[in-house]
Amino acid sequence: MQPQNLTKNDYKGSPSTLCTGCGHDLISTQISNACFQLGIHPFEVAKMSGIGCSSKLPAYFMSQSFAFNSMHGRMAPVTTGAKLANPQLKMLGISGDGDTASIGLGGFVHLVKRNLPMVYIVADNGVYGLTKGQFSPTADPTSPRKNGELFLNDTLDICTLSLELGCGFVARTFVGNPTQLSAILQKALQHPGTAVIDILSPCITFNNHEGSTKSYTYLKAHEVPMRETPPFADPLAAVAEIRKSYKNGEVLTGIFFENTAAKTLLEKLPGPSSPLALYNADELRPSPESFESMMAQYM
Ligand SMILES: Cc1ncc(C[n+]2csc(CCOP(=O)(O)OP(=O)(O)O)c2C)c(N)n1
Ligand code: SF4
Ligand SMILES: [Mg+2]
Repeated sequence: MQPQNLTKNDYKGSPSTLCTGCGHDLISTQISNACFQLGIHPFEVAKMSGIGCSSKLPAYFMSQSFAFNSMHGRMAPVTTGAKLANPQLKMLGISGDGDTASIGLGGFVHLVKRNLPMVYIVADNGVYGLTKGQFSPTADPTSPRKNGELFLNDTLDICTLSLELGCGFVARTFVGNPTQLSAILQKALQHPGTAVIDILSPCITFNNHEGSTKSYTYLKAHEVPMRETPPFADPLAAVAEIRKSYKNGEVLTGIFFENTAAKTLLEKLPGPSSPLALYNADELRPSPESFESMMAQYM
């Protein structure tokens, strides 16, 4: 159901400035399509990001939505604050594998544990694209850089980490599988709590060469979409299956786990349901009596 008088044009953004063929551009196209299909009004959405090529995506879709391009690795705490200040906004976070799994990992872990209502997208290319292709933690030890250098650590898997943290919606998809990407985005946009989607999105400039496990060619050849979604009733069974399939050289995709029953942060920490910006100063400021009574609790 589309919002009245809105057309697909209302879901467009500025022209992309990313490298031609960058996987990230396929993500912004699918997000605007999914929001249009679900009848989500651009004014309802806050597009949140950190820093990186991936974090530039909010500029390229839904120009009429709210947006905040924060600091590197700080999308999680900024989004938490924004959602508490305006619980009516639909939070759509777009981050990178470096932004989330390196500098932003602590914030990501706490956001997932709190079950903040939001869609959390990691546009995952295994490298820091914006700063010229250094390894990110989601790189594979078997996948050399263009100069032949190998990653010295084991990979950090955003999906198994999210499952172990108790996330209520965990999925992986690939920009080369637009049908699955679109279906997963639409499901995630309707999930009540944190929905984490690891989107494999090749960096055409720094990580698309032969031997890379994040290239279009490799991912097309090794992606194994699950037929049933979500197939696992137990998140740890999903973790085991993802690890087994990784060891076999497969890239398992689909919705690994879904649980809509877990309490969200807004249910655990009830606050005003209207945006703070709509309250006047008197309503926001505690009365002298309530302030004194609050202070008395700390005596
Ligand atoms: C505090 C801070 N540290 C480092 C940087 C430099 N920096 C900018 S983007 C980036 C990594 C981006 O990688 P990723 O999040 O994977 O996004 P991609 O460009 O690959 O989409 C880094 C290290 C920064 N901007 N700020
Ligand atoms: S450097 Fe890589 S991630 Fe950045 S815009 Fe170019 S292809 Fe995309
Ligand atoms: Mg990256």
